[in-house]
Amino acid sequence: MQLHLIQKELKSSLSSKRFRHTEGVAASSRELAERYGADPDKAELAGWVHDCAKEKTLEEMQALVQRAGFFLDAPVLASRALLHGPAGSVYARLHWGIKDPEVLNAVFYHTTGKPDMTLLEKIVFLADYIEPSRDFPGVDTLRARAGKDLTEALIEAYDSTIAHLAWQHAYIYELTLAGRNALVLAQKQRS
Ligand code: DGI
Ligand code: FE
Ligand code: FE
Repeated sequence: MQLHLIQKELKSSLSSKRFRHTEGVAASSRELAERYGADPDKAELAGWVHDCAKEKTLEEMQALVQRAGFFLDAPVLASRALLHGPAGSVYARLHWGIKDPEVLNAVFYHTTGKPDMTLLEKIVFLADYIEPSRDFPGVDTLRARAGKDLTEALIEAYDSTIAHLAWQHAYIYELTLAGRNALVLAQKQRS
């Protein structure tokens, strides 16, 4: 499937706000890939499709991951916020024929993160936070950091989500905490 057809479908199916965010993630992913030496085309493609399932119902997301035979943790299966990455990776493969596992995994893990992410996974995870239409307290410092130190920026991104969820007394997925802690340990070993 050609990129312009994917873009056309996303433009007609997503809300205008979500489409603007998607364009931003595609551009920021490409930029980060150029900066850190990942494949810019793969990064941009993953950015374009990363939220393709975001506006689907929980039932639609569950049907997608079931079709793929994924075994997912119960809290992930029960949450649109946590399930749209895995569901999006299935949609991208079945509907658009995207087969590249690197791209599909970057979509799969873009919300939760995890320990030992590939460079491409890290880039899409971070681009999701820093794309131009994102506006939350601290986003400008995070953007500046993203251009300087990938690991530090990733830790800051994890911590902003984790702190936000903790303040709401919300459930925090173990893989997110583990992904954050692994980077903190790696960072300590570096200094
Ligand atoms: O899809 P986006 O809005 O662009 O961004 P995203 O894929 O990072 O989803 C963010 C939402 O997921 C945000 O509202 C926080 C929520 N979320 C809920 N539980 C968790 C979580 N995010 C992480 N990383 N870990 C969780 O346990
Ligand atoms: Fe998302
Ligand atoms: Fe997103």
